[in-house]
Amino acid sequence: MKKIVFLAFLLISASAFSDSNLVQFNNGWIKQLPPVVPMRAGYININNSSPTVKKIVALQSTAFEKVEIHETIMADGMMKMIELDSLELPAKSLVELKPGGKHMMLITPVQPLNIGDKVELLVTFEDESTQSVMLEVKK
Ligand SMILES: [Cu+2]
Repeated sequence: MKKIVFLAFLLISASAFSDSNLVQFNNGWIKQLPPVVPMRAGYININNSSPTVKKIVALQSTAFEKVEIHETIMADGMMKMIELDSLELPAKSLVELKPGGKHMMLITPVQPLNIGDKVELLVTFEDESTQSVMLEVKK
């Protein structure tokens, strides 16, 4: 009986591990702006190669006081940004956070950032698993 329980545990932990590796983050970067500007946009390509929908529910970085998920929309002929509660990653698809669309909003840098600096981003998924991602500060 003990053996069966142990095996079941192994199976669960193995699947949890491989699952998180099925979401890849590529080419993450933050647009450099003068230090007086309190917000910066960040972009990244997220590839969910797993067969299930994933949902990002939180973003955090030690380099910024707050990180939000935004979407740029047109409302009454004006460009506007709205904050999203979460970011859904459909199964087997690529979600691009890019200028003019969905993006990260990195609010209030803790210290001045330079071009080429690497900033760590902690991504939290709906199942409470987390993934650490690097973002590079670029022009
Ligand atoms: Cu924004």
